[in-house]
Amino acid sequence: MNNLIDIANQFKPDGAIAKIQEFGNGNINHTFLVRLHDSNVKHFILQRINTQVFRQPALVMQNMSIFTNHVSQRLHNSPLPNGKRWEVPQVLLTQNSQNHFIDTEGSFWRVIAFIAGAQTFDTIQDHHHGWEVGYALGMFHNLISDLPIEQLADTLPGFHITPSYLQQYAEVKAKYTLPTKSPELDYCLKFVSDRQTWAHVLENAVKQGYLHLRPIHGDPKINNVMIDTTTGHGISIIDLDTVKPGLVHYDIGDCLRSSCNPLGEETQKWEEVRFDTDICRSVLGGYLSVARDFLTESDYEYMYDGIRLIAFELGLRFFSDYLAGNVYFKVKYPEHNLARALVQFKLTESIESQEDSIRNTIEKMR
Ligand code: GN1
Ligand code: MG
Repeated sequence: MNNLIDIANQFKPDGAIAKIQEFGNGNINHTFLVRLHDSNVKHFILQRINTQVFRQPALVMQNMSIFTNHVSQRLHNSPLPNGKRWEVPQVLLTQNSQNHFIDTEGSFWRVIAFIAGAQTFDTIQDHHHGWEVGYALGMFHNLISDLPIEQLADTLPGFHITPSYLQQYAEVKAKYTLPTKSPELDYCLKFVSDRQTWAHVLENAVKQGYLHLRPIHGDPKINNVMIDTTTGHGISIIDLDTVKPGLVHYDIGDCLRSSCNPLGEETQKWEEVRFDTDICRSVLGGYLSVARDFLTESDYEYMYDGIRLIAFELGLRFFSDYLAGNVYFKVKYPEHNLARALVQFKLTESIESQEDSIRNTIEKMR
């Protein structure tokens, strides 16, 4: 990698660079926090895009700029009631007015303004927090509900199409020797095999015309939702790499699978993982407070499936990557993706065992 300070300096910082440190816990890109001396703006975010995953990073940047322009315009024309805060992550340009910089090794870098006075959490702190996380996703969807999907490129074909992950899983199983037998491995193999047919549920609903593609975030997990440190309100959703056409169900499912797991997705205590339906109620309450206008009857019908499916799908993605030798998600140790898969499968199991209660909650709140 080229010198980080040289790279950061390409983006015209307002002051001298004081420090650059690794930041956040993304599974795909490399993220750094850059601190500045003698500047009004104290920090910015520098990221190296994983181009093995995002094969056309320039299109990711194009989607981001279409998204930010649209939302900024919407907020300019109709500001949120009572001056409520909403932040749109801003891309900062290089000295040559480009939205990215390619270093001598071919790495793709970009810079995003730091959103001050706000923080993210890996788990839900209380019901108020749960409500605000849901509100933030609802506001995010609301602000892009009138952005035509034709304007957004498909930057990650197959993303959240569960049947295509099943196909990759079959290919991986055929290509690699399975690790030594263990109860955990058997559990995962059986877990996936028992859900092969059901996993087509959302894609079938699209084919049958019940659900339609819309602009989505793609990765609205709890720690991408920014909470104002003073007011406690949800004020932004960051990490816009996967903004593209999709189903709002993927987003609702991802937000809920990450929020309603009080042990968090990196826990080692996978056997204790459960889906908390009280948190689910709070998050959905916040979501629906700003999302009712653009949801259809069918959207509600498939909401439960979306929650179950995204937990299952993420488990499947982690498990396949474990079998393939950890080529997609960053890992800290060789069985990391297996541990993550177990967490998501346990969570799916807990969602399945509470199906009636979750469906009732959705029914009552719609
Ligand atoms: C990845 O890198 P990060 O943490 O923003 C992944 C998401 C997963 C998430 C699980 C492009 O996101 O789909 O839900 O890990 N992003 C991509 O934590 O695959
Ligand atoms: Mg992400």
